[in-house]
Amino acid sequence: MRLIHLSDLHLGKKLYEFSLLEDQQYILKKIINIIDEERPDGVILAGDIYDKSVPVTDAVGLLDEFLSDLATRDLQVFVISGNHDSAERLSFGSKIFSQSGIHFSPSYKGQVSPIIMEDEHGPVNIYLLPFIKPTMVRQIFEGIELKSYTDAVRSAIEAMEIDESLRNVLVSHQYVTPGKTDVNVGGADNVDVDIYEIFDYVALGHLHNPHHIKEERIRYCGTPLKYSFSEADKDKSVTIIDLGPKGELEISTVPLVPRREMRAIRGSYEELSKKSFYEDTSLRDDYVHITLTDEDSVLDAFAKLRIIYKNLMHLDYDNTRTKAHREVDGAIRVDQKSPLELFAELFERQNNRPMDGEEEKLTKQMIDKIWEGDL
Ligand SMILES: [Mn+2]
Repeated sequence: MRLIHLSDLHLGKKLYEFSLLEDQQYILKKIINIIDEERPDGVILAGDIYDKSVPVTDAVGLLDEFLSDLATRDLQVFVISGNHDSAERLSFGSKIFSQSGIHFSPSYKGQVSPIIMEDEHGPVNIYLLPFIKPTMVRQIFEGIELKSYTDAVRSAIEAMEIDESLRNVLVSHQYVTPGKTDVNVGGADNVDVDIYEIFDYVALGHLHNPHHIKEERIRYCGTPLKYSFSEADKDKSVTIIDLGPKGELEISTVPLVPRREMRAIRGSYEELSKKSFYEDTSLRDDYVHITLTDEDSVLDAFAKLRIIYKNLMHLDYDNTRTKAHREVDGAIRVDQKSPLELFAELFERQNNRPMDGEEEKLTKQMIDKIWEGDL
């Protein structure tokens, strides 16, 4: 059985006030082409279908188009809601859709009945678990203490009463981290990967970089497009899973090439406005983030550079002044701090003391492990 795993479409997303709708429409067409070539039995959309819980109408139209395209093909579609989606809105009309082979997770009420697919090796149970938080499931699992996201998802999985002799696939949208963490991180939303081990494949959504957690079969497929300049150097892909008999699976990827690349460039105003810098590249068309290294601000730099770089999204400076400004006090912007710095601040506020060497080392290891993808 062949499945295609997608997630985090974030339809309707804007970046620096640029609508990415045309880019999204373009990449969904590419995905349809890949589907026609690879002929999967099922297509998984692992949450964050929309960027907003109340999506703009163009985004709704785009999903409609995509699902209609899929519905005309001989395959099943599995959709769950992510933290950006409204579970109720997304699952509107789900009973009618399921007759066309498009299955939405209903908003979570404590029960997940699998959708059963069949191939020459027998049945495959597909479990659709929408994004859940401890507060959402506390009323459901009365008498069980749910302190963390791990507890919440564990309870949800236990309630599924999985038949381990069969092949089971879970679709889930959570922030999954490797191994047990014994640091008490207040308010952390991470889910321990170990609770997913019962499944033959776990199609994850939420993190934007394609990667697996601990086991190959517990996997984030990543976004179909780059949604941040921090991803400028990362490649996007579609993940394909071939399930063999119980215990056997193969995973491969097909690269996705966007309509426009996203590039972060830096240099002086003079360098970046030289024809020789941009003329042999697609930079004039790409989505560009420029960091100017000039010591003095250039008058109207944004407007002027936008004449060259038509899709200039953002411009900032990196010079003696901005560096000094950053070092002075807490004036530094949150998104310019490293995760470790941010965590150290939180730790100090909660515990009234800074982290000691051992704690800092452990935190750094955890961050290194988990910070491959953007949240
Ligand atoms: Mn998410």
